Amino acid sequence: GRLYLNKVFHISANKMFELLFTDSSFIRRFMNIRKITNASFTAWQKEASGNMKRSLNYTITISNPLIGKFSTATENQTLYKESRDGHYYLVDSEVYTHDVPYHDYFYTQNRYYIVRITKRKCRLRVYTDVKYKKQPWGLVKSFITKNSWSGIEDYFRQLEAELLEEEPDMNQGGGDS
Ligand code: YK8
Repeated sequence: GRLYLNKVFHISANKMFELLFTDSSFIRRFMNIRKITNASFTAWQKEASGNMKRSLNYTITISNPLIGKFSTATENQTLYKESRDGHYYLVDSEVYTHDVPYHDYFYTQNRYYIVRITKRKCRLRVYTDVKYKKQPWGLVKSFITKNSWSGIEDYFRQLEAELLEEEPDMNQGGGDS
């Protein structure tokens, strides 16, 4: 896997979870910026295992002319039962892009860790892996991997920038706790 984001934010752990993993105005706005449309979310639901699950459906806009302009996508998220509200959250998210070339060969797995540091600070880490459902030949595999990394890198770079915008203004007082 690759580490795409590893940063401390002046945002509490539970606020970070809310921003990223509920139907928040932040994520709605971020999807708008990324030209992700037709989004629908299910509510978090507890499974027999004790983990929580939810799924998202949306249409992504792709800038690569070789691939096409749009693809529908499904994202299945698992909030692990080891998570501790306000302290530690672990979410795995599998993203399936249904309308890109070779879509039946791969999906993307994003692992999000949110860890409380202080009352008003948390660390967010995101690991990403491209997973293969069946083995394509080498050339196709490197094509998929290369196109995936660049798209994912761009997405998380912008997510980091938008999350920084959500931090309170440190020059307005309020200290640095
Ligand atoms: C989620 C990974 C690959 C995919 C794309 C596929 C190209 C296929 C190459 C062919 C378009 C929001 C990406 C980037 C689409 C966007 C996905 C997002 C950013 C020619 C072989 C969508 C996180 C996420 C994960 C995986 C990303 C796709 O929250 O290159």
